[in-house]
Amino acid sequence: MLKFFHAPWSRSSNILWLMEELGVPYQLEHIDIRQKGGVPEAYRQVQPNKKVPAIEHDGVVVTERAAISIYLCDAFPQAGLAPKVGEKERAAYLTWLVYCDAVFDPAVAARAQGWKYEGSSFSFGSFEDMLANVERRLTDSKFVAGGTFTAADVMLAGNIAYVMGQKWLPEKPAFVDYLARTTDRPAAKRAQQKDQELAMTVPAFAEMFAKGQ
Ligand SMILES: N[C@@H](CCC(=O)N[C@@H](CS)C(=O)NCC(=O)O)C(=O)O
Repeated sequence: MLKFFHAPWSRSSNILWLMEELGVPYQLEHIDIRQKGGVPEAYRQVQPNKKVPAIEHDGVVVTERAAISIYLCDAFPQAGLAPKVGEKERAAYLTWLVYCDAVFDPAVAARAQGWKYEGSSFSFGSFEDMLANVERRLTDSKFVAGGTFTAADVMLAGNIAYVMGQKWLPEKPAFVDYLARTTDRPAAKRAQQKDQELAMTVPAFAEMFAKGQ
């Protein structure tokens, strides 16, 4: 039994895409992170910081997107979304999967918040270094771990699509081309559709749309 704790249009949406790529049955548990009063305390028993995503698989809980991705791809190897232990491409796969949350996400968030800081002051370094690294990689490599689509692409493409849409990341040709070759997949489209439908049930979004925002 695979349970997926999710909120639409959030960081958890990357894991929804991954779920669809895996092609295994799962039960989606909607956590309304935008509800008045915040996420209920009871959810802390699943995710100590009350954040989505989280999964529960055969009685064990996994949190953090990178860990969830690694866990699920190893638990369901038939999906072919991760190089196996001992395969050379596994190094780049793990590096980029973790980079998405450890470097890309906080560097973009710091930029979006207008922070001014020295790259050496934070583990994620400067926005400019991150940008150059990602651009170089996506120029040199078809997919981020090499020649094959992996769960690291789900994370990176999901992140790039969202932050480029918010104008927090420049529309570099390398990013636009990468999104074209990663997001045009049936699983990505199914995930988008499901997320959209779920988002339409969230009172905070209904209010936002009613105000025309
Ligand atoms: N490091 C976490 C971050 C997850 C995260 O930031 N989730 C946000 C949604 S975008 C959340 O659940 N926010 C709800 C809250 O903080 O109350 C991961 O990658 O899994």
